[in-house]
Amino acid sequence: MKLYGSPLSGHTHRVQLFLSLLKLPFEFVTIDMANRQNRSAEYLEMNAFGEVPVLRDGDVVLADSTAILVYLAAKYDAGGRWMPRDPLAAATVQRWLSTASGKIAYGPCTARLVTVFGAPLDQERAIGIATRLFDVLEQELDGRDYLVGEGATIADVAAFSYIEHAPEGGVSLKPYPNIRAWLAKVRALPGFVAMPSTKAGVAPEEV
Ligand SMILES: N[C@@H](CCC(=O)N[C@@H](CS)C(=O)NCC(=O)O)C(=O)O
Repeated sequence: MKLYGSPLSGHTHRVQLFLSLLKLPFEFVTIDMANRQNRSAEYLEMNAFGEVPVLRDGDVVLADSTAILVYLAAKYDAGGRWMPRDPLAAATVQRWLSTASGKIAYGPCTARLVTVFGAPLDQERAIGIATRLFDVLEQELDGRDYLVGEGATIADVAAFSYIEHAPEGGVSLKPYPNIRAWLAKVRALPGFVAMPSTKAGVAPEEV
């Protein structure tokens, strides 16, 4: 398998993390975003949206991080641990995948795009979205180890990267003990791999 992505992209990291948790061997192919390699004709053939990540698995070429998590769980997680089939649990996993592609992307991910990559986006608005999201998540994690059911699922994998790195976008995790405890549980999963930290945007008390 080949994972095309960027080491500082949380969308890429969630796939890298899941491949590692599943103990699946893969080659990481770095796409040079700064030089717009993701807009090259060759790359656009794999993903017409010009975004990372893309997974190549034999003849399968698949874009979109949460779609890739679903694919990997359906194909390689024989026990169904990471993507439960129970109707309510499956729907709740989907709720968090949608949140990963919505509020997480427009909140903590966008705030970090401004501080880490200098993107000309509205950081204040992104911090507002992140704060409302984290207020809800903090309550939902009260008394729970993971987002859905008793064990880790692809919901946790999809949500983890940008929430862990939210301080880089100027969103403190200090007010959220349940979220911090949940992040620690994901970090303790066998096979966990970290996304590299940058100090951009991180308040001194958060370092
Ligand atoms: N929905 C996509 C979003 C991926 C995404 O936004 N990737 C960013 C990097 S983190 C990207 O490639 N941006 C480049 C661009 O839009 O030109 C996914 O989940 O994979």
